[in-house]
Amino acid sequence: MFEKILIANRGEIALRVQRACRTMGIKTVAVHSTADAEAKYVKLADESVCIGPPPAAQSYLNIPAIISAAEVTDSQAIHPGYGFLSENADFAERVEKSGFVFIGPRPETIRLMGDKVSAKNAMKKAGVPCVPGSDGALPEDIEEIRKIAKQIGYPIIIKASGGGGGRGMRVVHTEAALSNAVIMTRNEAQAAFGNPVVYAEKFLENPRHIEFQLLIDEHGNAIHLGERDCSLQRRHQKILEEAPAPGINEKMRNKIGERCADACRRIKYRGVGTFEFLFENDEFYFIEMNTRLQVEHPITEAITGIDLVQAQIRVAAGEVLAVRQKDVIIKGHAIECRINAEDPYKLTPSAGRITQYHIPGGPGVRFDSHAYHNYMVPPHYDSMIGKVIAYGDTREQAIARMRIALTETVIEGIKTNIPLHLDLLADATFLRGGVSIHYLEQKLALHNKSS
Ligand code: MV4
Repeated sequence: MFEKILIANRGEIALRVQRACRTMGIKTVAVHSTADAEAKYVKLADESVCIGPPPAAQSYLNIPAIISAAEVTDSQAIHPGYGFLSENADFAERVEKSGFVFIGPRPETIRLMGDKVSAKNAMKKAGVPCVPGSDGALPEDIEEIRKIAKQIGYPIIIKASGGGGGRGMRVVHTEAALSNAVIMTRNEAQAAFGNPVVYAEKFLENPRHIEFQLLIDEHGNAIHLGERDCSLQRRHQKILEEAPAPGINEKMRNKIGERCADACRRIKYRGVGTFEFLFENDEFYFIEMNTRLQVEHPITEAITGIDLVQAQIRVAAGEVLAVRQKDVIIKGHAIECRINAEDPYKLTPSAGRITQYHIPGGPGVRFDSHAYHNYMVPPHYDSMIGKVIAYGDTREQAIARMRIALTETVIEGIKTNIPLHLDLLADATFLRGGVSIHYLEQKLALHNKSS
């Protein structure tokens, strides 16, 4: 096992990874920008290195500074967390070429999945159900594209191969709008990702977003840990997630989960990974794969009892998975509410000092946050300051516990989205379960109109 790990991230996930290391007897190195010098995870780490000024481009995205920090501290491995460099294949490669272990998939895998056309091709070949669409990249010739679009049937969606996570896409409703949409998406894709390749899919009007968690070692063992419903989002920012997804039975779960596990074995995946699906009319359609640990990983930990960060570290150290698929038991229900420093309805960021701070507790409640009384939320980064995870035997119990936990929580001095969460947890449509990806935006539009 590693003796020392450098954590190339900030905020709650830096603390989360540190806790896993401490549990395993591994020393930790925190890297931080000058804006985070007073952060809790910096103080709690065994060592810390300042890697640059507040802008992420000069600190948390500064590859040479991070590699140097690993060198001067004699770290053996680097955990990238989520966001920042976590899905940067060049970073993973530089880490390995410098003699450190990257706690994540192989650089080639990150590259393969970062290219959405090659990712979809790989999954199609492995028997993972995909959204019907063009067979790979769209050709140059507009007549050819028209034929393909007609075959798929309008509405279609044009997506950039270099995009993902909602960047670089355009919905097309009619043949008249097709040529322009393809040109515009290509141009934007070239400018944003340096890659003009686009592909087309049938546009699903009202799907849910359901994702599967996978865990794979370097010895060909791949298991799935069930799914999460992440449909409650706004502008591709998730705010509340739950596991398991309402209405998904064990047969469906195992069928899709096994296909994902098979695909991982085929591409020799390593570590944790997430298969994103759209779910409509009782069918799953693969859209993208994420090659990192995700923000919402704790709800999967709650329903499986598996510590995903410890598992990542063990797999990266070359260990064989301790758990077989037959040992994975999905039990109970978990919900995560992301706590953001923002106006609850306008969703504008609200940085500043936290003047009162009381965190929730009680049975089945987990609170992951790097914040504390008098903590200054810096304006330079993501507005998420913590996550409340509530677990219960049933969905109803998890919701009840979440409501109590959020009612107990006191965070003053900045605005948070806790009022929005409490509103959602009392919303009849949410309580029924299975809302679509558009539900939150519709609800917010209604709220902002009437107030
Ligand atoms: C789609 C879609 C409808 N049909 N693909 C947005 C993020 C990226 N991961 C894929 N996205 C979508 N792809 C087809 N064929 C609708 C979305 C989408 C979406 C997906 C998941 C979660 C939130 C979303 C919000 C808007 C659009």
